[in-house]
Amino acid sequence: MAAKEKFEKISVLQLDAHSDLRPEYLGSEYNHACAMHWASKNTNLVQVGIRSMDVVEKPFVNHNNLFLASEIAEQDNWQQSVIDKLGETVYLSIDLDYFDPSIMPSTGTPEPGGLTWYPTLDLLQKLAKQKKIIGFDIVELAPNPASTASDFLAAKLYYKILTYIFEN
Ligand SMILES: [Mn+2]
Repeated sequence: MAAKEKFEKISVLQLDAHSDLRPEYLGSEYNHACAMHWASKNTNLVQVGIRSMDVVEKPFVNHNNLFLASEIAEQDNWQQSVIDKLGETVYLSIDLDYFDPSIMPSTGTPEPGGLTWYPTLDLLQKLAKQKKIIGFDIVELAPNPASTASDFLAAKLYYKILTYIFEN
């Protein structure tokens, strides 16, 4: 909301296993299941990696801007198709359950069939080159002391995104 107030015309790029488009959940519109509902109505929302959705979310889906994991996971060159859906000014939101649980198991609601590391870095690097990223978030890390690989993935992802933004 703050980004939209400041820049007016923004696109939101959401990397997530879940569409998070419910208008409310468990009595709250601020539930994590509703995170993208406002963005779907007030911004150009592009969703990537989605593989879990409730039927109540269906009316809010923009099928032109939806990149299902099942469609892109085995495909080449999907990254540019995603970027082509975005305007010039982009807010980036990454739910770590977007990644496949084989490389990112430490999250609250893991879903099989996610994306891997290098194709995602390719997307993010191309994004930073071609668009203006005005902010980003990385959410849903649930650290597991018995296995720290996911924590390192999240930290490295921050580092990579900052590098891609500032190398331009
Ligand atoms: Mn999610």
